[in-house]
Amino acid sequence: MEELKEWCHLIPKIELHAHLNGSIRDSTLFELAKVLGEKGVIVFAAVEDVIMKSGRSLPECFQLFDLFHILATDHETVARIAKEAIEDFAAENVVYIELRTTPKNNESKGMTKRSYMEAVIKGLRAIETVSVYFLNTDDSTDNSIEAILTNDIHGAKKKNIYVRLLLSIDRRETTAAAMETVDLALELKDLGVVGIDLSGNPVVGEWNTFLPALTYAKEQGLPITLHCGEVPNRKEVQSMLDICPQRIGHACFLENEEWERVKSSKIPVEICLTSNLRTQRLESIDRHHFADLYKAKHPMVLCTDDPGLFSTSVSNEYYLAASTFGLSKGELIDLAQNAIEFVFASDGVKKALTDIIQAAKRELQQ
Ligand code: 6MZ
Repeated sequence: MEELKEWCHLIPKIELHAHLNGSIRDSTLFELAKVLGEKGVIVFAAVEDVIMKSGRSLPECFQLFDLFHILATDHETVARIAKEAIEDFAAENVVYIELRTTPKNNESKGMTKRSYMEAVIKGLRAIETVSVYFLNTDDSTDNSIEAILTNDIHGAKKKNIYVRLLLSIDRRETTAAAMETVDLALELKDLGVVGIDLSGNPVVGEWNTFLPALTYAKEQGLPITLHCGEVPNRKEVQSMLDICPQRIGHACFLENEEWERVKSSKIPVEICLTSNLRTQRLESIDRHHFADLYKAKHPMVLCTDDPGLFSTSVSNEYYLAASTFGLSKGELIDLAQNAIEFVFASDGVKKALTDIIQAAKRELQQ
């Protein structure tokens, strides 16, 4: 068991579904909450209880996100959360991540959606313990690839990670606000923004509100990924599939007919095992649709969703898949490698990632 855990840690991994504020470190969350408690903005004891609770319903998770938003309202804090999140993913041997976040306006702090994103990028630039390649120009023509290839998977050298950003449209937003997010994503393309996500409380908002912005993103060549079927809503799932998203996340409540469409169109699915279990999307982990998709060789990728919120890590998600569904070490590394095909970054980055995983395969399987 310990050996399998170690193997899951050592594999170079690709993370395609992680929300920035859901990736906040526990220690940072406590520290920030304490300060706000002392200032009388929140009641620290009440927060402590919510944070410590392990099995949360989906609505409870969204209560917690509201709290996160109160905590992370200034630029410095946003930059810190981004910096720490990437350091933590790199420590797990994640070599490529698409980190998603909802750009936020906060007038009282002088924060606009753009300045929020600038704070995220400032956080990436501030990382010193890990080599971070987040610009779209960091492709195979750059000698960064060489640095990444010399990465020692046993951790002796400084770790390397490619970071790309997805801008999330929150389901509470208006059409105009969603359009603003797509425009911002287009403006920030050179700073590593590679796509658009639709997320937020799945029982809030109407599909038609977001459709114009998502269609606009597609027309502008920005790939999109949608939180799809997180709660039963067949009509919405069908409308989502109608716009042919490049990927979908969760897909917990799809009927057979919709699964047929997903499978025949080979839409990659971002699988978040712990998140689905913790938010009570399924009775037990062995009933997860991972099993069926894996058997069907359907494109998918193992992800954390909110590693801070759910106390998980990408390595842990691989371990969970292996121990629940009986995957061998070789199958696990293949799963990591297959994910390269579904990233939104350039072919140069895909080639570099293939080289990294091939090199790790040789080293690990010696
Ligand atoms: C839907 C989720 C989510 O954007 O502030 N988010 N949306 N389903 C989920 N599964 C549990 N987990 C996170 O990160 C936090 C935000 O991501 C979305 C929610 O909108 C949440 O407020 P950012 O960085």
